[in-house]
Amino acid sequence: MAAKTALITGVAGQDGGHLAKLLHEKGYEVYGTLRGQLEASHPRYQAVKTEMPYVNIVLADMMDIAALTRAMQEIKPDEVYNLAAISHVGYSFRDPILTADLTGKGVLNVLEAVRLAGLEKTTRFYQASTSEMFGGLDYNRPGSGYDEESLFHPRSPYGVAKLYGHWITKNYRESYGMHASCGILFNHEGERRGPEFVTRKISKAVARIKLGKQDVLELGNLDSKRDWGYAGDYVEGMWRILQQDEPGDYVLATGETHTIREFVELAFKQVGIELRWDGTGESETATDVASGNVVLRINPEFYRPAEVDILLGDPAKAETKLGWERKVDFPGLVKLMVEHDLAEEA
Ligand code: F7E
Repeated sequence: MAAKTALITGVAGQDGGHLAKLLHEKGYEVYGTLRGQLEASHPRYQAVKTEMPYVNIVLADMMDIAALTRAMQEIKPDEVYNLAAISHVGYSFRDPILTADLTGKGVLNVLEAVRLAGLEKTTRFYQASTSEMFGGLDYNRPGSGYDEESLFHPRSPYGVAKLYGHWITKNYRESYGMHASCGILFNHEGERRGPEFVTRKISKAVARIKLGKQDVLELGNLDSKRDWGYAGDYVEGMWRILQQDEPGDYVLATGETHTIREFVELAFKQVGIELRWDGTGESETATDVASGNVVLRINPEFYRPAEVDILLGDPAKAETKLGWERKVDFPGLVKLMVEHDLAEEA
């Protein structure tokens, strides 16, 4: 049987990299999109070429439906994984319109490209939906964890745009009989995470502080709680979702939630630094007990206009129907990230 072909939008992102590797290992012919204006000499293009030589790069902007349609016509992918988006929640408050265009309408552009290429009955489509659609408000069943039936109440332009992407995917499933599915993924992190996200910001800073290359880590809200898993485990779930006979929606999560503060404490502990917390609110600090140096302080610049206080997912459906399970637990994730950054920064 001929190898399956997959097209990943946003292949240069964290999940794109993990997924491209997984599909390559499974024998797929892998294509990945990069933004239209990224010439072959651009560092981002070069980085993908070097790190993932097995990826066939396609230059197609999420806003350019002609380029997306052309890509579908030429590649005729068996599977499309739509991962491209503005994915930083904090940034989405600064550029809500671009976020709506890319993270929201971009999904429609890819779905339409599949349809315009006449592939809606043959190509399977995965949409990267997110726990940010739930919004973490109290009335929303936080006790048992959010599942596929929970109410949505997004709290950021990012979450609102993702909700559009979620529903338009379901709409194409219902309207055109497309095998179009959504993975509602809770936070998934790792060594490929961008440094603008809190886990990587912490693991990098902890490594740099340990190595004497940085004095202080500045963070925003330490009390929000997240259901953090390892991105490498989650791309396996994406793939399993598209291997089902029927399309559907699945929560991928760990079923555990931890504060930012816990992540910070565990990351410093990993390099042998014990912390003492002093003060409250914007005046809170963390001091290295052994050296007496302040290693963390609050910078309100990193607060968000509206915060998602708690995210906790219930992955029962994915575990039962997909046979999916996460392999890396919370301490394992922190360890993996700090060890990676210690080696990278050394
Ligand atoms: O923030 C708090 C911040 O930016 C986590 C994306 O992949 O997961 C991610 O969204 C928490 C928030 O991720 C800083 O206020 C404190 O409560 O790492 P984050 P996120 O917003 O949860 C979801 C599932 C997605 O879909 C998104 O695409 O950490 N926090 N201090 C901070 N956050 C950042 N970034 N920087 C800080 O200094």
